[in-house]
Amino acid sequence: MDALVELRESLERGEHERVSLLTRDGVDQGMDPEEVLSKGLIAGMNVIGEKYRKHEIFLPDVLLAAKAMYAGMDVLKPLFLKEGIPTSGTVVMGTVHGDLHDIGKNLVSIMLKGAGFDVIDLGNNVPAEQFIQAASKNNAAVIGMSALLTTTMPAMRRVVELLNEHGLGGKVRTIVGGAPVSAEFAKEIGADAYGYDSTAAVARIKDLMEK
Ligand code: B1M
Repeated sequence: MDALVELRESLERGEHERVSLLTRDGVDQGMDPEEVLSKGLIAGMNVIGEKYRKHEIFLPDVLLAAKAMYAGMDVLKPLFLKEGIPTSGTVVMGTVHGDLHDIGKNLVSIMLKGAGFDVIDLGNNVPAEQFIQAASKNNAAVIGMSALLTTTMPAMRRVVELLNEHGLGGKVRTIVGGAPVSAEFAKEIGADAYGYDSTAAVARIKDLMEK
């Protein structure tokens, strides 16, 4: 069986130890880590999301898959982090209030660190005020927000509003992302950028730093 298919299916079954092993095997055999991530791990999470939506699997299955996803990410993480790159600026990252999904946000943080950014990762379920405080305290150039639930997307708008209320709009830039978020939504709430995935997030943040 194709190694990436085997990895994807192992993640779908929530086999975290095997996912760790298969991810390690993949990179040891010279596979591109980005490909292992997108065609193995992320592809598996997408299948899980679809099966969950159709009620073919239940929340404990999703949790097991998430644990397996993290096991694979732990193997890949050092490969995305390069030493000695001069700092490109500070980004405050977090999943917005009410939302516990943090896999995508963590991936974006890893890729940003790999691209030389200092990342202040506030975790998940982050209140709007905390984003603003962290950005002010750390002199951050950008706030990055992630949301995976349609019900938590409005929390992104609140952060943008609060930033303006503090007179920081335009000084601290904002970027939003996550499965239900779109470029149109980013525009609607006054965010400065939208990132479709972690690669796009890094590119858009570099653009914001140059403006
Ligand atoms: Co939840 N969940 N979940 N879940 N979960 C979704 C999001 C859902 C779409 C599943 C479904 O129904 N098909 C659905 C949301 C429906 C909706 O809102 N329309 C859903 C639901 C309903 C729920 C609960 C409400 C279930 C319940 O309790 N009944 C609950 C909510 C809890 C809460 O947050 N308050 C819940 C809980 C969970 C778990 C805890 C079990 C687990 C999360 C574990 C964790 O994160 N530590 C979980 C998971 C794993 C998922 C799915 C299956 C996978 C999400 C994921 O990690 N994907 C998800 C289905 C799906 O999205 N297809 C689902 C892999 C990850 C790499 O992708 O996060 O999209 P993603 O990140 C991408 C891009 O979006 C982008 O880059 C990343 C890399 O490419 N990106 C950014 C993300 N953030 C970015 C920020 C940027 C730029 C790009 O700039 C700053």
